[in-house]
Amino acid sequence: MPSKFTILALLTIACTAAQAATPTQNAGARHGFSLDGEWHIIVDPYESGFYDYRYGEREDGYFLNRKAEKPSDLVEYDFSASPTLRVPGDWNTQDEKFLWYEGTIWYERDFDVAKRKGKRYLLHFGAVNYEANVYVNGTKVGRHEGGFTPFEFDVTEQIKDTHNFVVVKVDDRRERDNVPTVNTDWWNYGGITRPVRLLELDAAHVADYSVQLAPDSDTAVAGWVRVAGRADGPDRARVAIPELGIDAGVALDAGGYGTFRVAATPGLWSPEHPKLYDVRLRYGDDGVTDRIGFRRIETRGEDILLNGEPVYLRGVSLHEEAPTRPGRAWSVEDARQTLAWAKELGCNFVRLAHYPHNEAMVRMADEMGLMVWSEIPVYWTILFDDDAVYAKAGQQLDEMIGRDRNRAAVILWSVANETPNTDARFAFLDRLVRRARALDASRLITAATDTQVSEDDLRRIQDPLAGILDVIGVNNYCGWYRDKPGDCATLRWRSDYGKPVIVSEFGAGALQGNHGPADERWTEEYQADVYRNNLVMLEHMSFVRGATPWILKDFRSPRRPLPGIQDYWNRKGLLSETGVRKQAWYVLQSFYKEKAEKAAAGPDD
Ligand code: GCB
Repeated sequence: MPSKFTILALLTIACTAAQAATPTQNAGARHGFSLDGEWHIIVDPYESGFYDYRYGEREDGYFLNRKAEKPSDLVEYDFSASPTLRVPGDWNTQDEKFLWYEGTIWYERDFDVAKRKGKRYLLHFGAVNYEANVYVNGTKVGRHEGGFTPFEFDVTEQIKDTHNFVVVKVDDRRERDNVPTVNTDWWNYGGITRPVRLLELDAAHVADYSVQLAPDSDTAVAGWVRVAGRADGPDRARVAIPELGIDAGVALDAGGYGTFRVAATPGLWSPEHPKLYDVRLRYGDDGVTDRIGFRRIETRGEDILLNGEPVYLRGVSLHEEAPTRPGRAWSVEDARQTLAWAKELGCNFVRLAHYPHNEAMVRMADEMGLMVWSEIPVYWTILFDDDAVYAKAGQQLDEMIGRDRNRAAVILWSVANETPNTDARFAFLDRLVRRARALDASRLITAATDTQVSEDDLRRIQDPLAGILDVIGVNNYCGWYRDKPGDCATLRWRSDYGKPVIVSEFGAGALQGNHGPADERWTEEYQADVYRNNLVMLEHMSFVRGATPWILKDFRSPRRPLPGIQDYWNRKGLLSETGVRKQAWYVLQSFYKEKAEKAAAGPDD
């Protein structure tokens, strides 16, 4: 029999779940207040602030933010006297004692806000890894799972003018039925890893929108607007693109949703010409401005066409690690530095592995002219036969697409990486692929596969998943996990799918500064040799239209303990963890330079 408290708790969760709608589009540009900065924290490995000694949920948990008021009071915690951590930021790299910590940390901060009548207040998180339980002034406002996508809760009813406090219970324990699951090859950075804002919006406001080149014409811009809280307000929103002379009304239905299509001939976005337009969306007195590029991405046989022209994707894979300091990246500066490296390498494309990276990164790619592959952490051995796991993956897919649907840079949604070839996996990914297409028909769907059939020195791409993708990603570590580097140049590949293939991973580990003969593992020479031979291999794969070698920079991983070499870093970077170039960098750079020169010179025949 559930206790009174359980029933209350269930009611609260049911109510708050309803508030957790799709997060506000372009939250960073909305009116509001940043809650970034120092937050008080309590480390709570036993979750004592959440469960009582009978392991029941506490009604007086740490979320009440209490303090002993008189000498006789018993309160065994005190946020205001506790240490602080920076938000945004992972906890692992802010204090040595948290490097390996996985579990619960409670975050707390105070804030004042001169509450204005008629406004809605939305508490928006860029991302929290992995589970967030959020409380405002002692009331639970919601819960979110998934470490790399935004979420928000309406806190209008909970906040007052002064002495507000928000408490977030962050738990980054790895679980078998999470997405990702327990085993990955990256660091499980915990914490409030991306910016937090309190948005202050009109009760009726532009909540979400999509603005793109029309699906069937280069001389029209089309999309939709969703207004929240329309009620009996005006039945029109407006979309304006001043540089194109557009200022059009958008008829809204009773739910606040409306589509539009207007004649326009925008200059098309491409890596060589990353043209973005100011786009203004308005409803009543509320408005938001975005910077949006227009381009078309499609496939024709084995070709990828950008704006109708075949394109070769000169890419590199990236983890979301900060370029010049340890830990998770999150800022505009992090994005600029990382993508400047990719540009210097000769890239026109990046694979943001293996989870959605922060929004600054995708926006910077828009500005700098880099096409993007964006991925959800359906990685390796998640539980494909569990419906609850599908729901988690589906939610992350929705949130990724929801956040970045207006970014011209994003050309590929990836639904998975190196998943085992089983029926359950196929059924799961088939559902995800269909879901992605239903959400966004304007982009290509991909996944990184690693199931191939070997016949002597022939390798055949064979994976039922490849049959339902637009572009096939192939991960293959020729010269590292299998074969000798010299074998790669003579290895031949076959694909019967008649679709474009991207070699989404190849590479080798090298400790920067470690030199020796080319057949000695971990030397820069070995890594460079693997690159030289794989690049020859790539040129023999007639159906390959791009590559994202693994990886731009060394990154932290608990799977990599070899002392003196790895020390818990995956050493497959072309750059060391501090950004020093290894020999392989120059090998790839000259390959890309040649590719770019050839592309600029036009087709051979
Ligand atoms: C892979 C994975 C990637 C790993 C990489 C490696 O195939 O997709 O996440 O980090 O190999 O270094 O082994």
